Amino acid sequence: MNTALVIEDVRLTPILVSDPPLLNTQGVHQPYTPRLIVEVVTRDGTTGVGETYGDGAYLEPARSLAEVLPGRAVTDLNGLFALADEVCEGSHAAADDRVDAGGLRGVRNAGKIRLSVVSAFEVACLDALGKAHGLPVHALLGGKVRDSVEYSAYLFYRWAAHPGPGEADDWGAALDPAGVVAQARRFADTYGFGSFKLKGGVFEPDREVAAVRALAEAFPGRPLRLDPNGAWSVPTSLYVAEQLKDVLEYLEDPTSGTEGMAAVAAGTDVPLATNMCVTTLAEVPEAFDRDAVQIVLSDHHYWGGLHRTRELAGICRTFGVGLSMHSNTHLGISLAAMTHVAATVPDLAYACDSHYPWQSEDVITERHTFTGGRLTVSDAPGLGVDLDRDRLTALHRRWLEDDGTYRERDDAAAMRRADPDWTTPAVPRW
Ligand code: GKR
Ligand code: MG
Repeated sequence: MNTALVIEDVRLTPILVSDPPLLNTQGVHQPYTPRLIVEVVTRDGTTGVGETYGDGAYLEPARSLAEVLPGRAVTDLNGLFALADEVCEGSHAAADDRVDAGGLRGVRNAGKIRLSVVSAFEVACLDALGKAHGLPVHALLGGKVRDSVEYSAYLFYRWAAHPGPGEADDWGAALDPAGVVAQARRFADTYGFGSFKLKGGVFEPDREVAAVRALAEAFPGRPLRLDPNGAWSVPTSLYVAEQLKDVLEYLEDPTSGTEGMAAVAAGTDVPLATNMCVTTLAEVPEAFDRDAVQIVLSDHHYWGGLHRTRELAGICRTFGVGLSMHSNTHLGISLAAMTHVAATVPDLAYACDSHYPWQSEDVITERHTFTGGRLTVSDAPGLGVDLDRDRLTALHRRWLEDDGTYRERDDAAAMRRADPDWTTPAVPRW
């Protein structure tokens, strides 16, 4: 083993990142959201970085894994999974087998949480390995097949500001078709995005249909998507599909569960995409067998990193299912990782999602810039990003000083600050 590539130290830094008041079917984003930054330092002093969810359920297995990693090589990526299974067994997350607290990301079980944790270590190892050899991460994944990756504008219904004191950003509210179109216009003008996804499940379906129709009028011929995170019944999903069939590129998770998705898919020609009903390998066979989804929105956090994302791409290709990428609130490290892996997947036929433009804070020195709706794939060693230590320290201090209010993502709790009677809606909501 090349001893220079042996891990000497692992640093975990939980942080709180500011987040705007973006609405979804469960509630609204809190003013701060937790993320975890992982650094692996090799014997020759090379540091690789990764990023993942930062809620408590992720921190515990991350700490267990960080403890046992020193002494292993950054090249031993397959070994990471076995190690994680071994050391995370019996942790708090192992007992957790239920739908995600936010209800927005599908099943949440110990295995999926563990993979989301491992993903950050895998990315950090790849970053370190790439830096040590002067190779970009995409080269370690087999090489890029494109020089830039297309992203879509991720539109949200939103308030102008979070309830209570605090500063508002300059986006203003978007609560009706005109507000959604204005938001889309700014995304298109600033970043050049050519396709648009609206996070739905917030208002009555007809109101959201009107917003998508307004987008279609404002941006004729552009790919449009609507994602209510499983908030609709099968008949409502079919109704919306019928209303929007001439303008939708795809409908994303209109209803919850494979059975419902299969029923919707059987009743419409509008393709269905998901980041909720196929988020683990165990969910693949039934969903593909029943033709419940036509596009899987992969997320390298869920699937255990960049190599596993490529494995998923191979499975999708085999079954003639499309692949694109899901996004949750994330920073520049994860966006770099997404871009590297997306650059290596030959048949990526859809613009990927990214929340990134909503994040005004970051932990890297140079923020990514979308041009023409695309990100250039970096050829610099590793991920091609550098940690901004001062920012990292400041965001970690915020996490340390938090009294626990924001250390767990809780969109329903955030909504209750505006509407004390709010309870997480049962699905189907409509
Ligand atoms: O951040 O409100 C949100 C999104 O709804 C997110 O949690 C989802 O996981 O963006 C995601 C999606 O496409 O479903
Ligand atoms: Mg989605």
